[in-house]
Amino acid sequence: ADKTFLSKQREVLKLLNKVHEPNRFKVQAELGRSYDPTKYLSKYKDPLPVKTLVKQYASGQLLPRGQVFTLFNEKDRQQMITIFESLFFAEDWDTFLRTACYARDRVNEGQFVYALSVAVLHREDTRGLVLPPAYEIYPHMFVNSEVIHAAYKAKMRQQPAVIRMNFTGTIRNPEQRVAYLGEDVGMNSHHSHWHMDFPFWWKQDEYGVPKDRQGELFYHMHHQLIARFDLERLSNDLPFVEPLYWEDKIVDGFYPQTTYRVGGEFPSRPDNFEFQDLENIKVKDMVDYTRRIREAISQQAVITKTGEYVYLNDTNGINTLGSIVEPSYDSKHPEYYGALHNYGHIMLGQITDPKGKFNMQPGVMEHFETATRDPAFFRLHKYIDNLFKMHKDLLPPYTRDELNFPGVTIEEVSVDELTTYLEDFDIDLLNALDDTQELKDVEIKARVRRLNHSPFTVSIKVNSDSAATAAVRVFLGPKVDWFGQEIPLNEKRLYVIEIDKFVAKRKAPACVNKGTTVVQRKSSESSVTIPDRETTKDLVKRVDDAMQGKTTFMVNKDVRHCGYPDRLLLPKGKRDGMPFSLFVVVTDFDKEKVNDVPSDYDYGGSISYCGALSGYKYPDSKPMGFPFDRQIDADHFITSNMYQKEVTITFKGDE
Ligand code: CUO
Repeated sequence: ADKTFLSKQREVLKLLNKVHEPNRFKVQAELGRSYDPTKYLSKYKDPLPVKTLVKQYASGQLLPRGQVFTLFNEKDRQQMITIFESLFFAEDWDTFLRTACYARDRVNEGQFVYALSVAVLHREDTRGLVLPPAYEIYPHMFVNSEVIHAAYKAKMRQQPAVIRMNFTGTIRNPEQRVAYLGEDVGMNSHHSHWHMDFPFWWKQDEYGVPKDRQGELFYHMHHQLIARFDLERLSNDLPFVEPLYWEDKIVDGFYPQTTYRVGGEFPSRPDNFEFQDLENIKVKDMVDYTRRIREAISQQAVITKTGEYVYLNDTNGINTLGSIVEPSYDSKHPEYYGALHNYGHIMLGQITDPKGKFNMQPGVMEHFETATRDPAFFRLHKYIDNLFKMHKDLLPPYTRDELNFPGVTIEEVSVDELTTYLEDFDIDLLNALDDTQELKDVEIKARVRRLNHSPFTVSIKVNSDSAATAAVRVFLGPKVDWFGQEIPLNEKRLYVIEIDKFVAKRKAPACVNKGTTVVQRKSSESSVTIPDRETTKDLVKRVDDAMQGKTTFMVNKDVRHCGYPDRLLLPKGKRDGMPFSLFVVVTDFDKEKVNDVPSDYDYGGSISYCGALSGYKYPDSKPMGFPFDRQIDADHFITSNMYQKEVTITFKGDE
């Protein structure tokens, strides 16, 4: 990498380091102190946001430092957007850096980290910069109170420490059996990162960075999260998760036992609590929004602000519907359809202090970093997902023509033994602890248990009449339900998870030639997942070494920050082995390809549910989740370009 890139990388790491301490780095602090953005307005594509920011700061209107920022609070979000836009609209790197330094020591830390991260992910001149893992920037959001207390003690004593973190709750709570998923730091990072790549507040037109099929991705990514949760439940003898409903009791309570950096504990919810009217959102509103959305689905048309109809009876329908339900910025009619999903997060987050009488902090549901810790997260999303299912069920099942790939047959699929196990993982807590003059940093880590699996390869033997570029989709679904009954295909499809999705190109190593080809794909190559993010410490060292010319710093302009953790690619399975159904589907990529880019370019994104980055279009035109997203007539489903087989996942226990 050139020096410019390296210094950018270094600056960004400094900006995100211990944001709670102003003036941490002298040069940056000085840059921020002396910078007056109003003198450089011509340096911003749109000067209004930065002007507003300066004004709001001067008049003390901004969310104070130290307070909890949640994206779900309208006012706090609008301020964050002003900060983001000030950064995003800076014409050049220097202006960007000055603006960031200016903001770093003045605005709320949470707003700053979020705005800066999203800006880095979307600016042209920051492409390829690596962001530290979310659990290192904000450890409080990822580890529980006990760990934080112990970490403080260790720091007071100036002793390095590794603190064991247990999952929240006791074995008397059956939901505890799947806490390893909901509390997995990698899974929470994935979820929060996905929402940074696809912010619901993103103004596509104003920012000039389109988010292709954002509404559909919202559906697909969350559908996959729930399906994966369901497979973990099944692995632990729990039934599939049930949707919640606004007028019903929420049977399972939740005690997060997690603390904010300042301002105390995350609020808890006892068992059998009911939804409460908030000051600005009433239970009845939620019922009304649901009714209108259901109406739109059954009529297969939504009504827009200007009174026109947008039809839902084609493959674009899900995108329109997703935007309405989340809702994203391009919802066709936010007043009429409301903000069903976002309000759901708020309703759950504020359920124990609905009128704000006790000044309780936002709940775990009000941050994407912590939401999946609460089992109610999956219940809310199952509820949302059922609306999407209702829509998909009204579309005709795929025809043989749509499913088939003429001339191509999968002759056989083989896969290594599938095994899973639990392992330890250490999280650096450096950023969680305040620095003081007297107490130097010592190495303090939290040790968590997490699921992993042995590497495996899927080998697909394909026979083809002619050479072809094939899109290969690999899925895993449950075989039997909680009662041990075989699940019919049309129901099984709802719990099918994506294991991989890739393009087998004409050229080696992965290809479909005339005659027989064996396409091999390793679990580590899956486009659904990413490996552990590089730690801040390693990243800093790598940058420093490269600066001194000791090593070279490889720049990947398409660095993928989004992806499900590779360790969690397979569900846990059972000690005695648990049967699953593996599906492989091969289709003609030439017919579904969207972008014309060099064939080895992966669009800076996963072609799975993280979508394409850098403003590219989503790489294929098939509906996401194809072919399991629609009703299946089991007798006519498996065409010769598909393959189904039973596989077993064995949980080997502790490492
Ligand atoms: Cu990701 Cu509800 O959208 O948590």
